[in-house]
Amino acid sequence: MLIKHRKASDVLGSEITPKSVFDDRRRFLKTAALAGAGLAASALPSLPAYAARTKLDGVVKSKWSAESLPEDDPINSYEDATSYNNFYEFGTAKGDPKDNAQDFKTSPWEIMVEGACAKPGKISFEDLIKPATLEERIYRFRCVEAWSMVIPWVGISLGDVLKRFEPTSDARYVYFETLLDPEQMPGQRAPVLNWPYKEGLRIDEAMHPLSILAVGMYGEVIPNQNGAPVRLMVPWKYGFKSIKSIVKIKFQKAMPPTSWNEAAAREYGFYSNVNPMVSHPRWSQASERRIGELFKRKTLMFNGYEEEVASLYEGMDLRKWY
Ligand SMILES: Nc1nc2c(c(=O)[nH]1)N[C@H]1C(S)=C(S)[C@@H](COP(=O)(O)O)O[C@H]1N2
Ligand SMILES: [Mo]
Repeated sequence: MLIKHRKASDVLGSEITPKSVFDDRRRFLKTAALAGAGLAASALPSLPAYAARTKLDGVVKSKWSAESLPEDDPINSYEDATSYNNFYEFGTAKGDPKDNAQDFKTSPWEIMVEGACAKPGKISFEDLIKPATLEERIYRFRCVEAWSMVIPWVGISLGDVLKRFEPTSDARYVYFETLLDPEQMPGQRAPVLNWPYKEGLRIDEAMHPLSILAVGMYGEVIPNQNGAPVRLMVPWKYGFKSIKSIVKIKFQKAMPPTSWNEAAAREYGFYSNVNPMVSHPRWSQASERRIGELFKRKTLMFNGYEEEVASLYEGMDLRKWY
């Protein structure tokens, strides 16, 4: 299913399937399946059965909920947000995660928290969300491939969670890691990236009120293809920073390695702040296609969160620290 000898860095960007073409392909598959219904069962393509949708209780509106949403930023449909994904553990095509992640086992789930902190340990998913308030956060989300969506996440403050482990003064960065399980994650059977998927934030970025751990979307439990049961959501950075299905968090002094930086350092830096002025070596970042829209939009500095986050990077040359 995966092409072994192609580097991941060649895949991102070169395989930008326009949403219309993608929709046509899915529609074709559905029609083909329906047409096939009259034929012998053996002739039917086996379309996967998708996991049931589960509502989340006790979700409160946050400062970033619907009331604060600019009129020109309508929420994308559930269908778009859950069928056009990047989750290479389940394949590199946009429809692969939805098709291949349905049986992914997300319970029980534990996250190991270690490194420069006074109270390292394991935390189960239930304990992670227990004392926290589940908040709706409607964020713009922009992929490095220059498409974007607006998604109503349900999450908890990452900073609040991290503080429970009492990070020390050596905790200058936070490292995150996705589950490594080739049995369940067919994409990990090929060396597309250095598995497991790795990401990192500077401690002040991790503690910023916009940074959340997302456990849901559209008021429901987060679908497997979107990173169940818990993924990062850092809305002022390119999408790949928002690592999915997290099993390890580590506080450390040194800047952590990240999967995309390891795959192509010149193309994907550690910071990866959305910046229309700094092009990707193979394409411009000045504009983006909002999924579901015909015309491109101008990309906003820090994805529109400049007022909130610009001070984190004061005095830094953002061309150097891309
Ligand atoms: N573990 C893991 N996390 C990941 C990825 C991945 O392949 N594996 N893809 C990243 C990229 S490139 C993007 S754009 C977003 C996509 O999130 P979405 O599918 O919920 O839109 O997830 C990010 N997190
Ligand atoms: Mo991405």
